[in-house]
Amino acid sequence: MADLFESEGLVPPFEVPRRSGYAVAWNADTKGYDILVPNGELFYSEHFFSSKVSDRTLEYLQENDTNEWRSANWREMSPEDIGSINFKNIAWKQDWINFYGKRTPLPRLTSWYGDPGKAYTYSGIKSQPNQWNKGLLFLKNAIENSSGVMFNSVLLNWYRDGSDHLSWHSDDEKELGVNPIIASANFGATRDFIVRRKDDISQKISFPLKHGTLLLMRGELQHFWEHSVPKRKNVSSSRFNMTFRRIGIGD
Ligand SMILES: O=C(O)CCC(=O)C(=O)O
Repeated sequence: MADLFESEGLVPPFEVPRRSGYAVAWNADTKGYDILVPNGELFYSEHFFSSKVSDRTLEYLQENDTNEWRSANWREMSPEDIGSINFKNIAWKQDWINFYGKRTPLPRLTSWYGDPGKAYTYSGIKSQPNQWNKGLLFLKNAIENSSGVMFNSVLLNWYRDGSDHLSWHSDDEKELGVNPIIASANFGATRDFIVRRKDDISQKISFPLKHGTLLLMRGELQHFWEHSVPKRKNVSSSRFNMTFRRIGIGD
C-alpha cells in the first residue's frame, strides 16, 4: 500500500494521524480509499451509491401512509406518534434504555433486518430480525459485489437531526465473530463518524459520512478502536445509517 504522504494527488476528505502505522491509498478498482491504521483496516468510498440510488433510498426509508416524508417534522413527534405510523418499507422502532436508573429513549430510531434466526443484542436490547425486503437486498448486493464479503443482517439507525447521536462503543459482540467485518452505508445528512484508539484517544480519525458514502471496517479494529457519531447542532435534517453485519459466521 502506498504511503499517504506519497499519494497521487488525490486528497481524501479525512485526515489520519501523521505517524507510523497509518497509510491511505486510493483504490481505482473500488473507487475508494484503503486505510491502514494500527490494528485495523478501513475502506472509504465517498460516492459509492449514485445519487439516484441514494435519493430513492432516502425516500424508501421514510415512505409511510400518513406523513409527507420530505416535510414531516420527525423531531417533534413523540415515541408514541412514531410507533403509530405505518412505514411502508422499514419497521422503525423507538428503543428505551436504562440510563442511571431512568427509562430513557435511545437518541435515534432503529430497526434490525436479517436472515431467519440472526438475532442481535445491542445496548442491552435483543432484536429479532425483520424479513429482508427488496430495497435492503439491493443495497446489500451492491456492497457484497464490490467488497466480496457476504452479510446476513443489517442494523438501521435513523438520526432525525443533529441532536440524535451514538456514544462511544465498539462493535465487539460475540455473535459478530473474532474480527468483525462491518459495512456502513449512509444516506441523507452528512454526519461525522469518529474512530479513536482505546489506549490513546488522541489517535483519532473523523470520517464525513455523506449521502451515498460506504465505510468498511475490518481486521482487529473493533478490539483496539471505538467509534461514535457525536451531536451536531448545525444539522437539522435526517441521516440514515445501515451497518451490514455477519452474525454467527465466525471470522
Ligand atoms: O451511524 C453510524 O455511522 C454508526 C452506527 C454504529 O456504529 C452502530 O450502529 O453500531
